[in-house]
Amino acid sequence: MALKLYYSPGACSFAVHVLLEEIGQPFTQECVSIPQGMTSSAGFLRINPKGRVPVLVVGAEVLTELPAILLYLALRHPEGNWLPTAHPMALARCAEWFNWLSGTVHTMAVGQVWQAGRFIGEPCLEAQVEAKGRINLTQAFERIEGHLSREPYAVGRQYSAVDPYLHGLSISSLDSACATTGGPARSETCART
Ligand SMILES: N[C@@H](CCC(=O)N[C@@H](CS)C(=O)NCC(=O)O)C(=O)O
Repeated sequence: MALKLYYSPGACSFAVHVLLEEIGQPFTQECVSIPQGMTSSAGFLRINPKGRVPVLVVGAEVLTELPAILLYLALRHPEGNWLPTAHPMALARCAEWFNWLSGTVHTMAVGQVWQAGRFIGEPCLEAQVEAKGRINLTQAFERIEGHLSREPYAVGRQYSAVDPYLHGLSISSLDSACATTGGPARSETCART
């Protein structure tokens, strides 16, 4: 089935690129540049009314939300062992990472830094939200760095669909948002993915 990825350079959609390249299945792609405001264009909102990348079109299905896309690709290609489906605890750990990365790190901390206006109605208070976001993001990256200094991958000793998400967060422009980025353990993981 034909696959098409909507992405923005330097955004979290890079994680889908990584997994698609590892899978090795051909796909088409279309750039929806966030800096150029293309995620808010009428054309893109018809595809994803939430106005976010990544979007993966699979035949007639339009799939949004990064964890859902990584999950779909990993399940569709079991030959790559990108999800530990035979091990309930390890699989639950993947869900644990997906929830935390998507909800706490990406939506909350990253959102506070880059889109403070989404969190507060008073423009004069946005700088405070952004400052708190930088603290939240720094703490999150420290947590990730600490984990990866003890373990080779996000979940146990096996590369999984969670690792491209970590890679995407690490290489993206989000890194410039906080002080403790690109630590040795995360850099090592990026080099492996
Ligand atoms: N919950 C969504 C969030 C995706 C998201 O926030 N994507 C950002 C890029 S990293 C985006 O498209 N931002 C566009 C905008 O804020 O206008 C997911 O997990 O896919």
